[in-house]
Amino acid sequence: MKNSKIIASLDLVDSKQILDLAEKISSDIFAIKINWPTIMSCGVEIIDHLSKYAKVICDLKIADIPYTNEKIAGIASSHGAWGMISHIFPGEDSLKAVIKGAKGAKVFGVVSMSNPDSEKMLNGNWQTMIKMAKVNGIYGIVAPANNQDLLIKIRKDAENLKIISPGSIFQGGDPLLTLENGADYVIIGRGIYESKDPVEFVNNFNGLCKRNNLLSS
Ligand code: 3DU
Repeated sequence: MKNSKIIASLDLVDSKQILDLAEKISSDIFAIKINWPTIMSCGVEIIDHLSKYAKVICDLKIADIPYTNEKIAGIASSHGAWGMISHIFPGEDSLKAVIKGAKGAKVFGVVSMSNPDSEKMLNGNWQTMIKMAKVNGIYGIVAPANNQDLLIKIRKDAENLKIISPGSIFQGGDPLLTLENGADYVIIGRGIYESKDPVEFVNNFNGLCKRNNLLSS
């Protein structure tokens, strides 16, 4: 897609189930995100298969030495990933290696997380990490939908960086408020694939975004 603010996090572990769901919702979402449980269960080829339906963002949270990071990013890119998520905290050499390995695929850097204890560890360093994201020209960053105060501060500082936000619904965040507070896209996982009707869910949310002038009609 398209004209939607939804990145569907399809954290399923059965290839058929995930491809069936991708086929049903792909025309009504912006992108699909997959995470380690899916890649480890379905194999890396799931990126190629899902790419036929939508842009695929691999949530790899890459956080290793530069040599390894470049390899990980390169494999995701060679299988058709449109984007990938990397940690920034390991340092600039590691981030640069992800960018190199991504070969043009979009890189999103984690500057904060949605789990409560990340407040004690990672989240205090968001300003330094945003600075590094900007200096290295990555496409976007990840900021939490269940911590609106932090999201608002991050939006002010992030300038042109795209913000993608996990942490809605099952983790307590309000996806509409998250967009109103400046996220470019909301990442929604269980809220979609555990709903009774995922197609209805994404259509309803797209409609809500339109009514709130968050999407052009
Ligand atoms: O809670 P949900 O089911 O909507 O899934 C959220 C997804 O986003 C899931 O893949 C999770 O690993 C990822 N994620 C976060 O939830 C929070 C973060 O800070 C980063 C990634």
